[in-house]
Amino acid sequence: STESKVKARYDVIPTGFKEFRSKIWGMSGRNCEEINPETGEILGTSYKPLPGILYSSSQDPPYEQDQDVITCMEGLRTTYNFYKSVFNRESIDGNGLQLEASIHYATRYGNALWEPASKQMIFGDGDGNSRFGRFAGFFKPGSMVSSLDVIAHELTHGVTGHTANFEYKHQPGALNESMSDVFGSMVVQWKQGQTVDEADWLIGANIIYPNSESLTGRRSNAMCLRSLKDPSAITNLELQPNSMTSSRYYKGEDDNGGVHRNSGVPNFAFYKVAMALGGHSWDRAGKIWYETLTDSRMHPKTQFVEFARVTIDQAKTLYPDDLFVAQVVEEAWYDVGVL
Ligand code: ASN
Ligand code: ZN
Repeated sequence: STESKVKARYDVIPTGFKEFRSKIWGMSGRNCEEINPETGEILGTSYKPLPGILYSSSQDPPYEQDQDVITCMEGLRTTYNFYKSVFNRESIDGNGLQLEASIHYATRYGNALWEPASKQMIFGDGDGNSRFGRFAGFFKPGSMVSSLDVIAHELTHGVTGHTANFEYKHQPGALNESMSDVFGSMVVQWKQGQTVDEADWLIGANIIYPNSESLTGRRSNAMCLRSLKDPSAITNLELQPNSMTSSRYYKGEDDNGGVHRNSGVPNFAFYKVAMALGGHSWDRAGKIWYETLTDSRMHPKTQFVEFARVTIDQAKTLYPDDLFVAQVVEEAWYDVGVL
């Protein structure tokens, strides 16, 4: 009978292993912010409660009516599988937390978020034709592309919240952002089986329309939000420093003290470590970064220097017979001006 088959299936799941569980909700028609499409101005906030209407759960048959549900579910599943098989981490809290996402959030909403209070993700649709595409799953005309990097970025905010818990401002905030970019890029590389040389190291290349005009009329030829390979490239949306000595290192208070800019420094350090070690980024560089993120010495106010020192320490602990690894890590932080 079906019942005994189901039971048999669960019997073989090892103790402590939780299956991938996820729910996708839709906010369509339940706009949270009314935005003037001409100017981008927020006209009013008639907040409707999150998460919205249930579209699909991972236990259900695949949902065919909305392609974004399928893409988003795939993105959540891939990120879950990455953390599980590479780091043996059971979902973002390490304990099988159900992954929840609300898609089609608000109107022409050009962002994606992790909501710490309700432990869920939010994905906007962008303006759909001039600046940003859909954050949960975007289809450039003709070819299907995904926003797995964006999905993995948001989920990693959840992992950070459950581990180091870097507060979201100034240097700890930039570390928080960097964790999301580093693991976001790593998830894409892992999914595609790419070596460090094959990877594009870009975040958000598939949700951005190049040569486009923003809602507020600002022109941008950005090809991506950020690049770990070249944080200061002029085609990035974020003007990032790639070193502490760069004039782009931001000391103001905008964006919680420049969390999306100054993340360029630790992003570039990771990129340098991964390139120097070669092969797959998640094998050694990724392991060092993961062990650091989950190290008990991390705390909400961790500064770049403290983070850097623990990566070196972790490199020695993980690769005691190959001190070249720790040396590479130390050099990378030195090169970006942190040490
Ligand atoms: N997409 C942005 C991020 O995840 C949203 C934010 O500013 N928190 O970093
Ligand atoms: Zn982020």
